[in-house]
Amino acid sequence: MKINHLLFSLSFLILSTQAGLVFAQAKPEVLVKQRQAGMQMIGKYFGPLSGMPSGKAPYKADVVIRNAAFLEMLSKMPWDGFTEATKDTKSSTLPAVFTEMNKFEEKSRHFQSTVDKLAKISKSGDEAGIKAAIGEIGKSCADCHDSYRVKP
Ligand code: ASC
Repeated sequence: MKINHLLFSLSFLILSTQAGLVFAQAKPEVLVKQRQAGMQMIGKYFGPLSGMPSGKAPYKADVVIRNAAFLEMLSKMPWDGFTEATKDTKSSTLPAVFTEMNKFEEKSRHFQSTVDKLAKISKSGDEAGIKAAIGEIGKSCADCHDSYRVKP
């Protein structure tokens, strides 16, 4: 009986702590850091692929398969960090993101679809198709950066 009470109290504590984390509002600076971290990881795993279509980087099927699988998850992550609450926090995001949120979200969805396409065909052995898919991802990165990121 006592053990049951203890287990009940413990599970209540664990559940309410997790719920607390879910409902807590992340600070804008934290959201900005996290979305930047997401973009950096996307850069880390897309970087080695980006030169493959032009031949600047050697084509390695195993690297494409691994990185595409990572990118499939990573490509979904930065977007929930671009909230209205972050619009005055210093970053490389242009203010247009917050005045054209629909267009920005459309571009982010397009990016995710280009990554999904690569992940889907990464194991096919179709080198030309895989290179074309990598090229489409690169174009999507550049297109969104042109509109919504401070020029480096
Ligand atoms: C990258 C990277 C980008 C994109 C972009 C594609 O590897 O860091 O921002 O590709 O340069 O044109």
